[in-house]
Amino acid sequence: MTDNCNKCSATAPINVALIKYWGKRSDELNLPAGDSLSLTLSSLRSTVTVAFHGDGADDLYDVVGDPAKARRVVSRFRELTGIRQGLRVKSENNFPGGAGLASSASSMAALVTALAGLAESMPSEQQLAQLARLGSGSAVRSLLPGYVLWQAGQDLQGADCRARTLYPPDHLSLKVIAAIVDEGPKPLGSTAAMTLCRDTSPFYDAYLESSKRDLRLLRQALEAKEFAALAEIAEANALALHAVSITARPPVIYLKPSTLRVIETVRQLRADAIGCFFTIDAGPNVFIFCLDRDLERVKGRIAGLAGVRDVLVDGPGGEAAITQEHLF
Ligand code: 2P0
Repeated sequence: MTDNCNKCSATAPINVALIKYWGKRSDELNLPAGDSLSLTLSSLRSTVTVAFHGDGADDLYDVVGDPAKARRVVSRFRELTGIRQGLRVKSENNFPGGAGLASSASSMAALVTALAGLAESMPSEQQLAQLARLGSGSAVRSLLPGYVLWQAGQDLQGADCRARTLYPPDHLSLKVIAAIVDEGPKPLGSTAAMTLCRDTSPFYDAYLESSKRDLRLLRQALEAKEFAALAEIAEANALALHAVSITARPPVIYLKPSTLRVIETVRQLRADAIGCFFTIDAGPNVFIFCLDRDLERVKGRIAGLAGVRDVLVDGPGGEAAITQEHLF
């Protein structure tokens, strides 16, 4: 934080969950129903710039997607800091707008990091995480580097809902490929879909229960660097999220025929001793984790599949950071 800073830019990468956050124990405080574990990436990023523009002026939002999440964060930031000046908030992503990759986690992590740069005194890490969580739950994971565990906790106010890095980015030598099969909007956003699943899917409780076991086994596999076990558990957990979504009423079906082609190909490659596995968020696109040594083979096979529009390659990476501060 710098004295007299009136404009601040910050950047944060996207993160990809291996054990998914899918359901809330509090909608109001945005507290997750279960623990999740993710990998923060390196190059696929959001950048947010915040700037003061006059006492009492209305806030102006020029952001990717719906500004509601950013408004919620800014409103809480004002309560915490007492800042009254109007703010301009601008966000952008360095991946194609229509790539179909969710950017609310990276943009909310970048937003709170930039806002911290404007505050008179730096909010604590825990305050920043709480602020980010209000905008997007999974944003707390994009504030931290490497393999991040986000614990749901039990406190009604979320005092024990915390994230921490378990392993640094270089814990495993791997890359992450985003296979883009559909660039259009999702049938239903994550926030609404989580509520619908909790309220209507007969398999929601089973998902939360099996996720606890998945997390325990995945942490063991990660600790032991057992790639094959990691692959089995991460794929099963992602498919369980989709099983719950498909069985909501009305159903939420994110998977497309081309998603299934990518899944099938990844499983074939693994059967041929190529180190790779898939995971899928609330959308049709597929993230493929693969060993460094197998990157070109996996990328080549996936890029050649019918319906795959683009393949973006990234790797494990670091946390949100301020990139520029402008002074009076
Ligand atoms: C995850 N997702 O763990 C899961 C997997 C989507 C599928 O975290 O309601 O945008 O704003 O807290 O953070 C996306 O959820 O939802 C998400 P809100 P968010 O990555």
